[in-house]
Amino acid sequence: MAVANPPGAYRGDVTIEPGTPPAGHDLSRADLEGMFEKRLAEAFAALGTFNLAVFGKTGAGKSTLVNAIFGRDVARTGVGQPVTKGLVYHRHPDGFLGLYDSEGFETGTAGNVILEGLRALVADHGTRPVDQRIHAAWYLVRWSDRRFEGAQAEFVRALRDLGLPVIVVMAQVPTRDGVIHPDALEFARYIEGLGLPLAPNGRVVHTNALVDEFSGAPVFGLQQLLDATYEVVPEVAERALTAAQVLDIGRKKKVVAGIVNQAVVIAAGIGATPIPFTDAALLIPNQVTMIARITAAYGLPPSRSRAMAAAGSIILTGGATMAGKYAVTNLMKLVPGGAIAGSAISAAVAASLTKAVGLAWSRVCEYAVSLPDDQRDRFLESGEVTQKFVGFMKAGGVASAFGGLGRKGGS
Ligand SMILES: Nc1nc2c(ncn2[C@@H]2O[C@H](COP(=O)(O)OP(=O)(O)OP(=O)(O)O)[C@@H](O)[C@H]2O)c(=O)[nH]1
Ligand SMILES: [Mg+2]
Repeated sequence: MAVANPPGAYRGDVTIEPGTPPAGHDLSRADLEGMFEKRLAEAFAALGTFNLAVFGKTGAGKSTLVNAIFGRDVARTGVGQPVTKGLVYHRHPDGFLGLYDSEGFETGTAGNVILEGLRALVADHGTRPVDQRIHAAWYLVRWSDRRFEGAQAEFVRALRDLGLPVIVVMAQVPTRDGVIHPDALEFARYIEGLGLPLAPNGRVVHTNALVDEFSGAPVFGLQQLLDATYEVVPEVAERALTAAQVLDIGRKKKVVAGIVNQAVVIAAGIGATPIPFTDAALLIPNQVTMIARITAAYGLPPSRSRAMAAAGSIILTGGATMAGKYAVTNLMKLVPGGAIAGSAISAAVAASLTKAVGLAWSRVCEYAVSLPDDQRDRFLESGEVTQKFVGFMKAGGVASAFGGLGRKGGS
């Protein structure tokens, strides 16, 4: 393919990212911040919403369980909207989690009222965009009730008839040395024997969402409940679920690895024609998109996206006030052994740099999600984001990505 491209133009079938500066031009910090904000908004919007309905008698532990898996009291922090009698829809302010909470729900008449409301709610399910549907239902039974009434069984059946996958959860179950209380097991076996349509595999899921201070019974079963939920969730809501839950960081990391790899492939394509340093800004839009998508995948709050856009811009400009062309050389200097020899950025260098940026930003996000809400918000709005990012770049773990590249300095 000996087609003569103008300097800085792409070759091959590489997608030209919108916002890519013309050859020989830099991006100003303001351009970059604007680009970040736009891409962050797009990335958050692309997540969609995971909608969960939670049922069970008052005191069964619905709110506690939701808290344990989503790390926040959605019912308290979310904007509540009465959907129907006994059923409140809470949309978490972050957007990617919606919760139908049946507060103070009892079976019998009240249950029928809720079902009527639900029926109306899901009647047009098929015609609604899939991200506006209810994607899963948890039906909680407190183990110590030791009683599962006919009306409860009917309710579970009715939910299934409405097309909702219902996971029956045995809640507040005590264990000792990893052994589930025999009465809870027996109770679960009884329910499993009723021939109800229990998602995903006909089994009841045992959980305990809080340590029992008196007996010392530990938290358990949350991962199993989350896994069961993943099994029933339609693909379209999976990303939102992954962003919203705070229990399984591994799932977030897996999605992020995919995002980074995709960006690396694009970067290699951009660098397939070695990029003169004056055109280094060509690499930036792809990296901005990558950073935005990583941020959303971790489920960091969109309300902080302005602060994150500022941090991202500082990072990609290498701390300089502007000039994409300095960014790459500055960024490369952060990476052990990463200073570039020669006069142009090759495909391998473009790929490695993008990978290093992606991995370092992922570690910043991982750190942020590990913090309690208020500390996390403070962190995201502080200069510490940039410091941490630079620290992670320097610490490498990504240095191996530079092995065998045209560069000067030790390896
Ligand atoms: N040990 C232990 N206690 C729990 C667990 N879940 C809930 N509790 C306790 O049980 C009580 C009721 O829990 P909630 O989560 O408020 O119950 P709920 O189902 O949301 O109740 P309503 O909102 O009234 O419908 C609280 O005092 C919790 O601390 C659990 O898994 N283990
Ligand atoms: Mg509650």
